[in-house]
Amino acid sequence: MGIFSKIKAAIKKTADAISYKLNKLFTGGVLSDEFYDELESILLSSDIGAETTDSILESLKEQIDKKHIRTTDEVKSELHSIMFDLLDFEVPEYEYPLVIMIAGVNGVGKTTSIGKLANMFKKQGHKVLIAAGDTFRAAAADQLTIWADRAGVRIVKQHEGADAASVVFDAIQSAKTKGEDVILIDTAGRLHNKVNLMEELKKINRIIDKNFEQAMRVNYIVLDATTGQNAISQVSLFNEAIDIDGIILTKLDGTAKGGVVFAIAGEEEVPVIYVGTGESIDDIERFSPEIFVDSIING
Ligand SMILES: Nc1nc2c(ncn2[C@@H]2O[C@H](COP(=O)(O)OP(=O)(O)O)[C@@H](O)[C@H]2O)c(=O)[nH]1
Ligand SMILES: [Mg+2]
Repeated sequence: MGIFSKIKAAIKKTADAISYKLNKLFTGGVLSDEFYDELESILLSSDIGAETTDSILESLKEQIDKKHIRTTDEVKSELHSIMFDLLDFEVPEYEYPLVIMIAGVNGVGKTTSIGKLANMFKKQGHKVLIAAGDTFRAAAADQLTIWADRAGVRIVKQHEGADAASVVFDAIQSAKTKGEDVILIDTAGRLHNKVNLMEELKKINRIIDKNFEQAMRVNYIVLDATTGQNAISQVSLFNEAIDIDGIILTKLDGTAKGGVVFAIAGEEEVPVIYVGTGESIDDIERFSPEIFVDSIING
């Protein structure tokens, strides 16, 4: 499957749920109050969220007034551009050495995404090192080792219960010695409590800042698309502890709740960078606002 069809396939459930209803609405003709009510309920039912739905509708009405739009065709292209603008963030290009820390709650797909990213960077010609920063669960480092082997990259790990920041410290020293230019850091999704988890993430951040000043730093949060609106509060929680630069949205292939991307963009102003399109090592794609919005509006 080509890149575009793979993303499109992953968005299909979400797109089908929205685009069919939208297109039915847009063939209606008149821009009545019922039109806006129906549009509102379509957006709300697609996990776009109340706040972002309101702001989309407001911008749409504004443009319709300003441009004297009368036909539903023009409304459709106006909606397209509003939804696109919402997702169209300025994302800085990677610079190397690059350190990516992957955070997120349990089971969202952090470890799997690290395996996929390791494979992706390696294919691009980079030397990758994985740091097993989830020291909370015994099986975490073993699972990560399997991914490191699949991707054919090195992993730095310690025993269960070790200090995650010390694993990261080791990884940085090791990468400097062996010449890896990409470090991917796995982290725990759960500790004894939330405060501990956030403190641990902050500590890992400080260790990187102190010991790898010349590296570009990126923090991604992994979100499970099937959780819908819950994903928004996860972004807000993690963003309080560490600066979140972007989102890896996993399991998009299994859900019609992909509309949550708009809610996150609208409420948290964090861009989606990658989407997970399945469970295999190649099942990760760079997020494309064009393809996403186009699929949702045009099907
Ligand atoms: N369908 C699908 N499953 C995924 C994706 N990413 C991860 N998973 C599955 O989600 C489960 C949890 O993943 P894991 O990486 O262990 O999550 P972690 O606890 O955040 O490290 C595993 O069964 C993965 O195969 C994805 O993009 N699509
Ligand atoms: Mg994990």
